[in-house]
Amino acid sequence: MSTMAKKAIITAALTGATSTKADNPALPVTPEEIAAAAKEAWEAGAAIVHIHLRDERERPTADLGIARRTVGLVEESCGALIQLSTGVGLDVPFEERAALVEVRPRMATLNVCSMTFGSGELRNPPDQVRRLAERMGELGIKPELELYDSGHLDVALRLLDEGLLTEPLLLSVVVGVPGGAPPRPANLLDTVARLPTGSSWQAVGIGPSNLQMTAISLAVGGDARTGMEDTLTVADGAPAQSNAQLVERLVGVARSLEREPATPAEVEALLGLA
Ligand code: KMH
Ligand code: ZN
Repeated sequence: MSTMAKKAIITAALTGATSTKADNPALPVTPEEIAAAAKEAWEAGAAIVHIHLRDERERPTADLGIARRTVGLVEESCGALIQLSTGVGLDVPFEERAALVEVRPRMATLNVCSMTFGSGELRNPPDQVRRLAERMGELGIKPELELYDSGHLDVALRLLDEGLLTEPLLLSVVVGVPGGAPPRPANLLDTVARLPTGSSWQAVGIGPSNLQMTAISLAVGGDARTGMEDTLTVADGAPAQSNAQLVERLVGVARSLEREPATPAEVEALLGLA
């Protein structure tokens, strides 16, 4: 397959919105811990770090002061490209989440649909999603579209038709969120088969399927994300010791498939980042 030699874009999702140190004490939550975890993940081969912010009580936050401090420390600590989550956390209002793009990260997530998300709700009202997509375009921030089920792609494609997104699209095909598509290869591959030609996409496997779903993605020419946002355990069910451990494991899979991890500079070129 000609795609096999393509470099693999590895993303480390360091913290996420739902877990706490009570679930795994290695979870980075302070700006300093997040910056240290970013550096280790970058050294292990991640070109992108996907970042959620926490307040002093570990709660997800869209506080702009915490965002600026965290982004600044990550920039100082390593060369990874920063992707700020505008998903933030289920209890944070959309307007606060959207304001995070004013910190001007290189990339930010764009959640295009509302849905049941585990025991809570992820709320993304269509008009607010449109305004956020437009603002990202004005600021030159590359949106990464988060698709949790097959119909979410059609909503993303409508935004493209409306001129609110530009190609090539950058997408996460997420499987394993309770309320979204279950982690079955068919669910991943069905959405991937419908992506516009030239799109950049990665699999995000939530929970115990993390390794298998990301390995499938790398095997068929996609990119892959791992990290403590997506799984708190390694394959044998033991607690992950760090984000870097999960990145090392994924880089090992990529190299076995003859896909060398892309550097941040290569990702800038591949994605045409401003
Ligand atoms: N939490 C993941 C399932 C975001 O941060 O905006 C998806 C995600 C989205 O990472
Ligand atoms: Zn996230």
